[in-house]
Amino acid sequence: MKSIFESLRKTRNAVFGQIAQLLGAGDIDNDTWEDLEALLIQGDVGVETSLALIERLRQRASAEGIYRTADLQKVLREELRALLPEGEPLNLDWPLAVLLIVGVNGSGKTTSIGKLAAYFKRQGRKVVLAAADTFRAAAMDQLAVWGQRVDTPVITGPEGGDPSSVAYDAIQYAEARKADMVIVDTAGRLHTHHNLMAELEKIQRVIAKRVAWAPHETFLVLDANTGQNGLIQAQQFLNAVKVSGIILAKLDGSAKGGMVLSIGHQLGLPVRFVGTGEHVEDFMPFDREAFVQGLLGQP
Ligand SMILES: Nc1nc2c(ncn2[C@@H]2O[C@H](COP(=O)(O)OP(=O)(O)O)[C@@H](O)[C@H]2O)c(=O)[nH]1
Ligand SMILES: [Mg+2]
Repeated sequence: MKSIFESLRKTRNAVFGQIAQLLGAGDIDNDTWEDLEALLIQGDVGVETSLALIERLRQRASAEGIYRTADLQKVLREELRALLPEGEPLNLDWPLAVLLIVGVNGSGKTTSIGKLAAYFKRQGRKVVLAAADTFRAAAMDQLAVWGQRVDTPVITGPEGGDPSSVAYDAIQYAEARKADMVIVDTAGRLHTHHNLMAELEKIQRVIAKRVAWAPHETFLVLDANTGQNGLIQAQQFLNAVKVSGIILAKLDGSAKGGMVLSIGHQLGLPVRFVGTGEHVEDFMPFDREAFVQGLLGQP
C-alpha cells in the first residue's frame, strides 16, 4: 500500500520540492513572491488560488514581521492546510446510508467503489453495490468483478436500461437483506453531456424519494492526473448533483496533486478518500497533514 507521502513523490519532484528550496535560507524579496507564484501555478494550484495564497502570505509576512524565507515556509504549510476544508464527519450514520458516486469516464469510479465497499465492510457495514452505469455492459461486468473480489452483492440491470431503477432495486434489495449501505455507480459518459447530467439528476431524485435525506453523500471521483481540468469537471457536476466530497483517484503516478488545493479553495469541497493504485488496499481516507507534508517534503 502506497502512502499519501509516497504517492505525492512526482508532484513533489515536479514542482513543490522547488518551493521548499526557494524558501530555504535567505531573506524574502520581490523575486521570492514572483518565483513562488510561478511555481504554484506550474504546480496545478490554479491562478485564482495561487494569487489568493500569495496575497494571504504577503499579508501575514507583513503583519507578523516575517522577513526570512525559512519562516515563510512554516506559514506556507499552515496556509496550504487552510485551503483544504476539513469536512464534517461523513454523513453515513443512517439505518440505510446511500452513497452516490459520479465522475467522468475513466476517472476511477468503479475501482473506487470496489475499494469503498471493502473499506466500509472492514468497519462492520453490510454493503450492496448498484451498477447504475447501464450505458455499457462492460461497466456493469467490471463492478460485478469487484463485487466478487470484495464479497459484496452487486445489483445490475439490462444494458441500456434505466439507471434509476437499478439504484431503486439495489435499495430494495438492501432493505430486504437488512444491509445498511448502498453505493451507486453511475455512467461517466452518455451520448451527450446534457443527457448525462439529466440522468444523474434523475438518479439523485429517485434515491431521494425512496430513502429519507438520501443520497447521504455524493462523491465526485477525480483523476489526479487531470490537474486544473478537474476543477472544470467538478463545476459541471456540481451544476447537476449535490456533490459533498471528492475521491482523488490515481494520485500515484500523478505530478498534478496540487489541483486539490484549488478544489478545496474554490469549491469548498473536502477530499474524502485517495486512490493510490489499482488494488483494493491502495485506498485511504484523505489526511490534510500528510498531504501538505507530501507536497513540500518533511518539515
Ligand atoms: N494507478 C491507479 N489506477 C487507478 C486508480 N483508480 C482507478 N485506476 C485505473 O483507472 C482505470 C479506470 O478506472 P475505472 O474505475 O474503470 O473508471 P470509471 O470509468 O470512472 O469507472 C482502470 O484501469 C483502473 O484500474 C488508482 O488509484 N491508481
Ligand atoms: Mg465505471
